[in-house]
Amino acid sequence: MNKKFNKICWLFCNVIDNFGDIGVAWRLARELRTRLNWQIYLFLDDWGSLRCLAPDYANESGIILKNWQENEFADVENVCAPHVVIEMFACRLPENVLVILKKNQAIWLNWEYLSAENWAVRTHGMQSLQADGYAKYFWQMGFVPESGGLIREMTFRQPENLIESNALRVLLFGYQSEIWVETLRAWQALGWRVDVDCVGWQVGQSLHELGDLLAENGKQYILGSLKIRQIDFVPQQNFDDLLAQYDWLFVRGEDSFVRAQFSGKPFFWHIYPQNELAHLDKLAAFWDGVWRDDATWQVAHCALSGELNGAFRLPENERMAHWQTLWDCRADWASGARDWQMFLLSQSDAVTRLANWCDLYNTK
Ligand code: TRH
Repeated sequence: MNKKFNKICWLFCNVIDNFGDIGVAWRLARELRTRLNWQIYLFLDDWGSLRCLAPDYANESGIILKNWQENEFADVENVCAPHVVIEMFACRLPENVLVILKKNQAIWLNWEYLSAENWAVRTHGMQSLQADGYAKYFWQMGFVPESGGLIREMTFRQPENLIESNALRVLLFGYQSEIWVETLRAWQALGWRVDVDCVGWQVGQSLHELGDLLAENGKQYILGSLKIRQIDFVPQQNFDDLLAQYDWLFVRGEDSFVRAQFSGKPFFWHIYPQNELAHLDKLAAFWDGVWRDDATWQVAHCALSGELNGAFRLPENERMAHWQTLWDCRADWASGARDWQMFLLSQSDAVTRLANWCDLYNTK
């Protein structure tokens, strides 16, 4: 092995869609590299998605990109043998990788999707024995000390909010949905002054329905008291800085959802939709852990979050009443978000937990 590195790690990422798969894999790769001094071979099937997140990915020392196709082939030419093999989100490894993994007695992890559900915490670190007796382990990221934790860089600092504004500043990063139009209409009807920035194409596309109602004014659109802009996607390294510039956040998927929590800002989670509304259990498990009272603003948040995520449709007057409640109680909402941030920041992060776990594994 190259003595410069403490371990060799092969990390496999299959990009299903959007940016979440590579978003988590890239964050993890960088942190394993810089914190633990592991050499990373990142096997990736869609380098274009990585280019959006990290335009200068080729300059990242200690992370080498390789081609692969899930379950079919992986380019293992000129690659050092692994101590650790991580499959992101249960992707299936090709046969040539499995042979090398077992020959080298590598630690084999399935790094699972993030969930606050009890089963996820229970199965963290559990092994799944393969037909030949080789053990693969589940790494379940999570929000409590018993879980696999969240990926938080050693260098993480909460960025400053540099923008002063009399308007409420809101960032919308979500999936396509009719609810965006309804939400903006509610804010307009309530007469709020809001600067709304949309990032990613999905929300912008959903707002096309507003058509003629939107008056164009330079690069922004006006809807009553709202100013709406489409803003550019920033590199992942600047994403925390972006979040810091807003009062309220709408985030989605997995990685932006975690960063919103670290930002300490009030937020809504537009969860990745699953068949048969399976995502609603995951959504409820998360918010049940965060909002433990039944304060009116928590009830309002819960109702609006349910509607955003397709659980039901609210009558217009109820929707408006919930937004009004959140507005009236925005200081409580903000303080609840900061408490949750502190709860998370007081815990060790996923990479620290992984390093300890690997040490224990090696002494077995
Ligand atoms: O993009 P996402 O919706 O990703 C996903 C995928 O759909 C995936 O298949 C699914 O399994 C998963 O969600 C749950 O959302 P996410 O996870 O928030 O990823 C977005 C990434 O993009 C995240 O790393 C933050 C980053 N980002 C930037 O770097 N710059 C930006 O300007 C923005 C808006 C996001």
